[in-house]
Amino acid sequence: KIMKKKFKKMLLVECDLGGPEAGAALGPNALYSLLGENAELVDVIRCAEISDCHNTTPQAHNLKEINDCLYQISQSVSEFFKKNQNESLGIIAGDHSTACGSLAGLKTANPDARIGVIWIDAHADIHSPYTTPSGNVHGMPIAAAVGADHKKIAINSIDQETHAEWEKTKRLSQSSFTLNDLVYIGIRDLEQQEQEVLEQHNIPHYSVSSVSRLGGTEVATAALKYLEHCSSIYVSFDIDSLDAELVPGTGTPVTDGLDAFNTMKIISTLAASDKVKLLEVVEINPLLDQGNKTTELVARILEGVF
Ligand code: HAR
Ligand code: MN
Ligand code: MN
Ligand code: MN
Repeated sequence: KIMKKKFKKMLLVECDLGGPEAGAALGPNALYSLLGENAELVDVIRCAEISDCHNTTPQAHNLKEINDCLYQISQSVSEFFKKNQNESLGIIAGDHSTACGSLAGLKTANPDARIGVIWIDAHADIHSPYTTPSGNVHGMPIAAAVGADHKKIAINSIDQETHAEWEKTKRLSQSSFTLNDLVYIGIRDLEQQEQEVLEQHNIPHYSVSSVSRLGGTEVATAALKYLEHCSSIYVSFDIDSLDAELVPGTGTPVTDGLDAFNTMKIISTLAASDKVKLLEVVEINPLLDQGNKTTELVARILEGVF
């Protein structure tokens, strides 16, 4: 029997300004080209190139250009959902910095929606310019999306331009959801400041070992249940959630990660929920890959849904 794929319409976001090196901007096209003719392209958003950025924001590298990209993503996503009320959208993006733009678009199209977020990642991505150890904006999309600064636990002092651009990031991000409606799966490489935020807000987390023990289907079902009171759900799939050995083609691989089978079960169980409107896949970097190993594995994991 032929199963209809849930995410037939795709948005590509070609950005690598939020990560430690170039190349993630090539991920969307690499994955899209493996999906076959079923996947219909809605829009392609191209971020500036690293070589064109002046990077005047040391605690949040390239944030000015990332903000330009966030604006375009938000517009494109909200337009999609206004036009296609009951449909879902697949996004293949570059580095994870742009995820707050996707969430903002979903929120703009449905201002009354209570949005739940399922974040599958090795990282918590909840830093702000005040707490980041690296200045890489792909470690900050959740803080941007909820409008958090974490000033009380700051380790950095912020210069004026970074401050101005971060204020703009938070404005563009619309406070699209709250930390009460966030679930993590697979996180295992966090800074102390992130740990504190997670503890303070009691954010639930399914570890890699709990996924192996319970199975992907169970974990995804529990995550959906936790977000029961939400009216729509956004899923962010950072491929570095997978074990480092499986995904050489990513900027920040981390050992002891998810296996492919359980990840496929997680994704397909989430996709089967009517509430899941947006599934975003990020952090494939073809320049770092061994052949096409990473992209091919991700395509296989997504086979039933993309
Ligand atoms: N927490 C570290 C930092 O902020 C590493 C973040 C890496 N993030 C991603 N996305 N690859 O999940 O610098
Ligand atoms: Mn991430
Ligand atoms: Mn990550
Ligand atoms: Mn301020």
